[in-house]
Amino acid sequence: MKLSRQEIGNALTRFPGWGWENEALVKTFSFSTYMEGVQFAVRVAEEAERLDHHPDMLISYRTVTLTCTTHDAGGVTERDVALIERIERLL
Ligand code: HBI
Repeated sequence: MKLSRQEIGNALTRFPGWGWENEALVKTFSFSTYMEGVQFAVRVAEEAERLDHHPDMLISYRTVTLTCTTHDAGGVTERDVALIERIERLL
């Protein structure tokens, strides 16, 4: 079930750098090299497979932008919050 604006706001206080745009949780991560960003993206992909929940990923030179939304619900759900929690633990 989609989270309310307030539930999303509350959840995001725990995750610095994450914002809420267009029904999705979004964060851009910066790395020293292109390959570091690619390797991070692969680890995110492995975690996404474990959770069966998959972020959009944009690799742009040394930055990786992750966009987490629940397609089935048309917005942000607890599954997205669980995903960003795992992603933050990868760093
Ligand atoms: N990933 N982001 C995202 N949103 C979904 O709705 C979603 C997913 N990965 C797998 C998935 N749904 C499946 O569980 C369902 O489509 C069956």
